[in-house]
Amino acid sequence: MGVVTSRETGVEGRPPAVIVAGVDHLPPGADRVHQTEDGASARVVGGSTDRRARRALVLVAIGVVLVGLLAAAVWVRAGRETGPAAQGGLRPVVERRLPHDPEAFTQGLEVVDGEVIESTGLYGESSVRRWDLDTGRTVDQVDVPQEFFAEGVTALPDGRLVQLTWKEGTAFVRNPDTLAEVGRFDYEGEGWGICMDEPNDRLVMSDGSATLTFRDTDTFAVEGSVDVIDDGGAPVSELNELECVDGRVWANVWQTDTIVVIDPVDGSLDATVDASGLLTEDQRAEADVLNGIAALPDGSFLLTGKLWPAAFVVNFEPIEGDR
Ligand SMILES: [Ca+2]
Repeated sequence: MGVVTSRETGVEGRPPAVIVAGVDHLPPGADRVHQTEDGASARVVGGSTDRRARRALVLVAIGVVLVGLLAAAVWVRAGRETGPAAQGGLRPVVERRLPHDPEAFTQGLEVVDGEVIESTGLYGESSVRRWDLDTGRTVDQVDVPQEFFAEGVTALPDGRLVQLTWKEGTAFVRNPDTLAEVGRFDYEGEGWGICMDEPNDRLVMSDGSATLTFRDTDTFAVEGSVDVIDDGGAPVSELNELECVDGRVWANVWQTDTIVVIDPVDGSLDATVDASGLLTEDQRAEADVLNGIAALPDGSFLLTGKLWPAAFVVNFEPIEGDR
């Protein structure tokens, strides 16, 4: 950096910008140019100025550390809150791990009479299957015609199963023992997730938007809907696989490790679940997204995802230090 001349004093010296970086390297008492607050330069002499400069350096260093700590705190919090904002944060505690078919593109998960009913998607690969909750072994499987992309599944009050399709506007009604088709419902729009809201005697259905639709359990007719919003008033879209539990709706948020707990009365969130970390890094590399939540009679939940090699029986606990 070359010698500059102060625009006010006309004194030759170092460029004003070197005051912090270079001042301590001058011999004590040496003349220097100091940049004042208004950007002008003034000639000052060392001694007490050196001490002030050192003090300023210490203050700058402390400031840099504090700003760094603040940035780190904001970054950590932002990383934890990649999903929608809600007051309660939960995380799963794994109680048991069991095998899951890594070829199963999970779109619906429900536990009925101690067995798992799973719907899998993709054209030409869709199915409905029943598997053993102890071993993970598939007991029954019925394939869906290849022109249908199967989606969520749940059990109607009379025990029959209802299985959605993505864009085909068809819901298959199935015998719960044989999984065979015994009827169909037609509907408009896309089908993603579905669950049976027993206290309110209605089906709850998602379509990938932030809106949940309520349907009659006999006719599948629309009875109403609610828009889901987070604590900041933002819509929570991409609602996918659902689970109705005690009047609340638990929903996987597509392409995230987040599950939201929805109050269907007003669409507000009771909590968000951070379900990241269930799979190992190697497993994640082969698997698709988290999708699949089913309540168990003892209050625990079964979680899995598309092409996941494992399913997990979990309980949820509050995230310490969360809001
Ligand atoms: Ca479910």
